[in-house]
Amino acid sequence: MELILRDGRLPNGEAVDIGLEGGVIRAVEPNLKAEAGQEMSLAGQLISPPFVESHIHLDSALTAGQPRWNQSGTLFEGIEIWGDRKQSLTLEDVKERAIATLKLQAQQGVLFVRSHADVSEPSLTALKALLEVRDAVKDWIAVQVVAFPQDGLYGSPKNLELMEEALKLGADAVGGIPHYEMTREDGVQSVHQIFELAQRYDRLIDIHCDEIDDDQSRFLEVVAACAVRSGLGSRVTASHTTAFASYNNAYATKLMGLLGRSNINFIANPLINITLQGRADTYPKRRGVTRVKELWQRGLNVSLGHDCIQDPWYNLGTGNMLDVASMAVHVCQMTGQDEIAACYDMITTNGANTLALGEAYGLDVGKPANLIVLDADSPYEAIRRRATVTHVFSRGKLLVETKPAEVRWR
Ligand code: 17E
Ligand code: FE2
Repeated sequence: MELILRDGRLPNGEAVDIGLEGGVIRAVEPNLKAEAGQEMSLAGQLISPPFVESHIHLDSALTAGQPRWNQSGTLFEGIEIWGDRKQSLTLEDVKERAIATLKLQAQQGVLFVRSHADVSEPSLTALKALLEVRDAVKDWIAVQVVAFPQDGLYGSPKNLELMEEALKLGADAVGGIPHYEMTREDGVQSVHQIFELAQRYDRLIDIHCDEIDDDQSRFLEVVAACAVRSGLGSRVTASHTTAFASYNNAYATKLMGLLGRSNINFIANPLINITLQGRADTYPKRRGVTRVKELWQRGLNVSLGHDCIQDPWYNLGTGNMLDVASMAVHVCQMTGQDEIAACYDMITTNGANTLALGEAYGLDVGKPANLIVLDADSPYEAIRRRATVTHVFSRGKLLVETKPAEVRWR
């Protein structure tokens, strides 16, 4: 072996040694009887597959305040501000911010990212830049790009053409925003169109779906029905689905049955949606985060995303997936022991399911040696303390090291 990491603890609590060679995991077992060029003792610390950022907008990251701050804190003001900012996009501008953001993520243990790229801007600058970035970083971090029509697939007559052009250029997934189309009919039609395109170009689907507090916004059922009929199932993801938090329980129960049949993935973005939603409410004020706990209890695949890092929709954000998991624990009231563990899965293995990573992900013998070490002994401690990711191994190589903060009482 080139390297043996001794005395680590897997997220499920198992104590193991992990042996790496040639960029591949060669052994995962307790008390590994083998020699290595280099050994590292983890002293019982958590060794985990990398974090998966299943939902972020790299094209708008690091633009908060440009050209102005989002004062209302609503989705709609965010779209307006981005509409202004995107007039001055250049390839260099997008690439620089995207790579800076990816570095921020990787140094905190993220090695798999799904980013949306706005394709309702006529030069497709955001998309072209993110496709270049996907290629430029592929040796250390894996990026998927979703062609996302921020202004609506039917928001202007050219938008559908732009979407198709984006798929021809190589976007990994078809996106959408049915709740933002001009009419309910357009929203339904857009979902059918997205499925048609995904099948024609053989791509994944990830739709911004029902990101609104309107209890009448019901495009999730359309997405689920299309997933059932097309057989695309787990190749489909519904992002945000915040209106699900406002549906009456009679309808939610019926919908859950359909979702169970559909086998689609869900992404909640609790950091941003707890700030974005409920803005039209007085008190009691809704939380506006989808029914994460109930979807999880039903056995559906739920992952968690940051959505934004300092952009027109969310001025905050750190790139730390433990912040996201911690917010989910709080907002979704997932404080049971198994529930906290589930929130850790939502930023690791469930994210990998959403991204359809398959065999490329996980701490099993024969898989690419992507793994992280944390300054914590369990997922619970990692989330509770937002523990430092001390080592990030990408393709068997140590990519980044971070020392935990040192405190000295005087
Ligand atoms: N665009 C959108 O429609 N919704 C969001 N949450 C973001 C961008 C960040
Ligand atoms: Fe989003």
